[in-house]
Amino acid sequence: MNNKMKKELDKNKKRKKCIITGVTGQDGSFLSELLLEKGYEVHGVIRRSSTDFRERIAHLENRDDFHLHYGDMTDSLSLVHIIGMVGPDEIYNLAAQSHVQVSFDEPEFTADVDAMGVLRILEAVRLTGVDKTCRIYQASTSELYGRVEEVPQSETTPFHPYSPYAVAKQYGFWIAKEYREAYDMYVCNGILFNHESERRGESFVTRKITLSACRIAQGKQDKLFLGNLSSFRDWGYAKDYVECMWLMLQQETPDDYVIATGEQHTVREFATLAFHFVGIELEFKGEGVDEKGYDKDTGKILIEVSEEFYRPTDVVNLLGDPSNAKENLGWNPRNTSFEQLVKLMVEHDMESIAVEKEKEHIRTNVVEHLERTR
Ligand code: NAP
Ligand code: F7E
Repeated sequence: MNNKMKKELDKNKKRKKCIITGVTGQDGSFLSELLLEKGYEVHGVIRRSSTDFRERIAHLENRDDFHLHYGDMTDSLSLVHIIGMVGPDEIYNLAAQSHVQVSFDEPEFTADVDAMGVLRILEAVRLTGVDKTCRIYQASTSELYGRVEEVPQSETTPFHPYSPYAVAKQYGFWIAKEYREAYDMYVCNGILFNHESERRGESFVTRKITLSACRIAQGKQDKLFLGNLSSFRDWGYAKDYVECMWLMLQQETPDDYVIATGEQHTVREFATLAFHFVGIELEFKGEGVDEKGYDKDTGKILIEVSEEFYRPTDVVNLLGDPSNAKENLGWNPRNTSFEQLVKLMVEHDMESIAVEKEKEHIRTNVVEHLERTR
């Protein structure tokens, strides 16, 4: 064996292995990039889908340190098989039915994935005998504070979950803590407040707003319909937040951490800033369902409230206290400001909508040409 081969072999022996469930999601894709940069061998769990194109991780799929395995949070055997085969040093459990509004429509599925799924991961780790060596990150959430009992919320604030999603996630939180205490396993709950990005799912309010603002600015949409405009969120940038997931698993002892910016804004403020970045100044008039967002220059109504987007119970006052993460993980909660976050999402969407527009223009020309030459 020559020196080069020996070095390669040593590198592979030392390379840490991790499993990421929810690898195709917003956080899964950013975390994969981060861990690959750090030299990890990354194993992602994917569900079978009728389309094979996984947009957020498509750029990673040809790497030899990035592997994908079919599995599902509702299928214990697949999880046992993957964990047994990989023998991971770290597991990041990000998979979830993560949409709060959808959890009212699919409460049983949400509980199966977001609550029982966590138990399945923990048991699979025990069954495969890696419970003393494998560190586990559980994607917990600020939604546990729900109908908030204090502002701001920290690790000591009592939980008051306020949706089927939050109730399921609360089970996930407690079962993770229970396995840490009962079996001395290294398990951490990251209580993450809302974090957004240019990869955020299109039905979450921030991305829905940035995409619509860009479409309206480019003449592709007339109006945007939203639900509760007065809801407060503590919004951060997803790329900053996945770093905390990794940091939590590098500490001497496992613990639970609040990850937030410590700053809150309403949905109305987010919309005003997003429209500002596309060159439209908004002004809001009216109250409740009658509130409307007007273009200050033209007087045109660009935003209306629709009760369709109201929730049976809504969480309206989230503000996190990230002091503990700041002190003990050495994490900077203000890495990306609120303004920078909205701007980067708008800049991304302006470009993607323009490309959509360009493609449509080419398609129209081709169709017209075919019709003329028929
Ligand atoms: P996301 O974009 O909605 O991604 C969810 C991921 O879970 C996707 O990869 C999805 O796969 C996968 N998944 C769903 N059901 C599954 C199942 N039955 N089996 C296997 N995989 C399944 O969510 P995210 O924003 O990245 O959030 C990551 C995690 O953090 C979630 O657990 C979420 O609840 C939690 N969280 C998010 C925030 C936030 O603000 N983003 C804040 C606090 C906590 P498909 O692509 O196949 O659908
Ligand atoms: O809603 C209000 C809505 O769906 C934010 C998930 O990642 O973060 C996320 O959950 C607020 C709510 O996120 C619309 O009523 C108004 O008050 O963007 P969202 P979420 O519910 O906070 C937590 C931390 C998670 O853990 C979840 O996984 O915005 N809102 N109008 C609207 N919301 C949506 N979706 N659409 C509207 O038209």
